[in-house]
Amino acid sequence: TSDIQSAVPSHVIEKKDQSVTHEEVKVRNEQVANVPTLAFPSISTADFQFNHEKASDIIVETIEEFMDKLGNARLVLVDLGHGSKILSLVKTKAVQRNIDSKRFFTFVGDITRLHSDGGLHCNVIANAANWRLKPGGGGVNAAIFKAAGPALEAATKERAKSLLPGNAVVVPLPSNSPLYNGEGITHVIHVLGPNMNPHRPNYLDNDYTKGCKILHDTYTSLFEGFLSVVQ
Ligand code: AR6
Repeated sequence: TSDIQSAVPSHVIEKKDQSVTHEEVKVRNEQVANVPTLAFPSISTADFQFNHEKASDIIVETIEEFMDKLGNARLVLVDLGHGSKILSLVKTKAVQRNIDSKRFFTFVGDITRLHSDGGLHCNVIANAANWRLKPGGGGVNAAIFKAAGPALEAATKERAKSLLPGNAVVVPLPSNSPLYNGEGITHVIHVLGPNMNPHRPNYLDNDYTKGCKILHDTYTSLFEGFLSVVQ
């Protein structure tokens, strides 16, 4: 709602002589709500234990590479708390590199409740998935599968059975999913990032040459998947 309020100031509605009809106001509101927006968590930096400094460099670099292709679409990096280290690192680096803050910004909130709790409209969200594309396991994966209900699990199975590190799979969310109805999310993009946690599959044993390349591939696949949905 904050987007809508700032886009249509109240004086626009009140000025009768400027002949802005209520219908036009409605259309403008819908235009703001329809700005294609991808909300994504920081991939691999929690359960998968990827270095935050390196991850923040890769996030900002990859966003920079996509800026020219975005059109009016927006990218939003999300994390749960105001103390998020990765959010503050990325924020600082995005400013240093003069990244357009209308097209990329950070946001604090639960990725499954961005519209209802935070007033942020997002039509696509990314999931830091596991290689089996299964619900549970904690983190953002557990939260997204729980909020989306069984419809997401079924729709995911139709698209892919598993995922290799660095890859993404775009899943259209069925309209009976609570995430579709309640939050306005039409697609979930599952991505699998590089893993630096010895207790998880595809452990990279601190090989950051490989890890950085895979993380870059992961964000590239994610942003390409998003563009394929909105273009
Ligand atoms: N909303 C927004 N951000 C969140 C939420 C949420 N509800 N929950 C967590 N985050 P992680 P990974 C942030 O561990 O490191 C899973 O179990 C979190 O603070 O979810 O890629 C999968 O099944 C962090 O910044 O993903 C995989 O096995 C970011 O999301 C494995 O963990 C990613 O944290 C993937 O590990």
